[in-house]
Amino acid sequence: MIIDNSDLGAEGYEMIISEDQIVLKAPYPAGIFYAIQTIRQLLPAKIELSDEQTGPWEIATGTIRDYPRYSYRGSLLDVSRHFFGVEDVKRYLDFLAFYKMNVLHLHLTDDQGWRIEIKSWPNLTAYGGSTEVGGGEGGFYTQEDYKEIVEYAADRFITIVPEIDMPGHSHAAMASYPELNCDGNSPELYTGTDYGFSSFCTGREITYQFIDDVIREIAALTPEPYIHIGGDESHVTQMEDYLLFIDKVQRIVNKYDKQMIGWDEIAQANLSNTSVVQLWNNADFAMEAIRKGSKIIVSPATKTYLDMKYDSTTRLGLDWAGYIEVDDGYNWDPASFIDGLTDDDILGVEAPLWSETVTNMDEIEYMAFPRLPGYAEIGWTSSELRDWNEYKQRLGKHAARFKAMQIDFYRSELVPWVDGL
Ligand code: TNX
Repeated sequence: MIIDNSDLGAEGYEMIISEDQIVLKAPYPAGIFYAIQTIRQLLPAKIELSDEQTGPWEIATGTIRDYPRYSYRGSLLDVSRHFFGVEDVKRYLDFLAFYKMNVLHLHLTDDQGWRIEIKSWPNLTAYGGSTEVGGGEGGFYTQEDYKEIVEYAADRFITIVPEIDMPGHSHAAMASYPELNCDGNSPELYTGTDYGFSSFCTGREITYQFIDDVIREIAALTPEPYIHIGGDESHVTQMEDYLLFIDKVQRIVNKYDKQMIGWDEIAQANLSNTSVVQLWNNADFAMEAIRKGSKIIVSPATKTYLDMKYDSTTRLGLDWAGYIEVDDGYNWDPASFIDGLTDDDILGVEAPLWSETVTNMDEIEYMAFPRLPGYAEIGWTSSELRDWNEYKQRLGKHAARFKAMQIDFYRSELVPWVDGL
């Protein structure tokens, strides 16, 4: 049943389990959806198998009142460095939903590929989407594909946050349209893994016409409030040009009734207080953003990057932010990550999966699992209720679920895995 006078917030629920029935109550539909995810986790792991299973199954009686700490609980999938098709994205969305996460941030453009159809600039995908890291064939989402992803996500109470990275990380667009380059010449496509070498021509009027068209089309595909404009690692953009550029792009995003999100470097610019800053690398920028009235998404590379190796033996991934074992990923708190930060400043938590080294769904799963449920719990549960020694016991029991769901995962030696269905 749906109830309205309650302190459960937009996503909370109450579940009363008695001898012969379960009653679910929530002020809003999302709460009912999360209650059902909880029931899935209370039932035996074999319910996740793809063929029909027979009961009866028992659940302990009792009452659960449950609601999230943060309203933004996300993961990022980098579909630019390597492209992942609609079916892979849907599978990833299923994982997020199972753990009550509610944002999928899609990193749609970067130096190596432009992955979202823009009807007014068709060469972005026709040419700019035609390869990826290592020289594979790449790919892109048509607007119809993208709508399908947005709908599939919405059915699971997940918001898609689209990212168009600029002014840096923009080589694929510049290779597709000569007029986006200061010298009027397009470079070749790029399939390596360097960064920090590209920048839109911030002084040209056409650059802003282009961005206006892109943001207009993306906004029309985006029912939710946020558009992410990147803004990271623009190492070849002069600082004064960068600041003006972010200011202009913010106006364009706001003009289409959207709120801007950007990586922490954008805190140096003139931010509107509706803009959100994503902390990934620089705590000073995060604090500057808070002084300017912005909220923060907490995604420190050293704690939340799903593309970091677990340890020196991990065959995939990078290690520039260090190794992130399963306990390292869990054992920290967003609000005490930086001195002076409080929960009021924090919109939520996001765990990014960059794909320089990740090429297919099995590899996505191996890097995301078993760390992803830990980030879900950091986003949902207050820090006083979290303890690694207790968490690892609960996580261990998810081995059976991972197997039933055919999720390829890293069997960390720190976790007491229990496999039986
Ligand atoms: C840094 S996070 C980046 C990404 C890379 C990632 C690899 C951020 C804003 N920039 O472009 O893919 O590191 O770990």
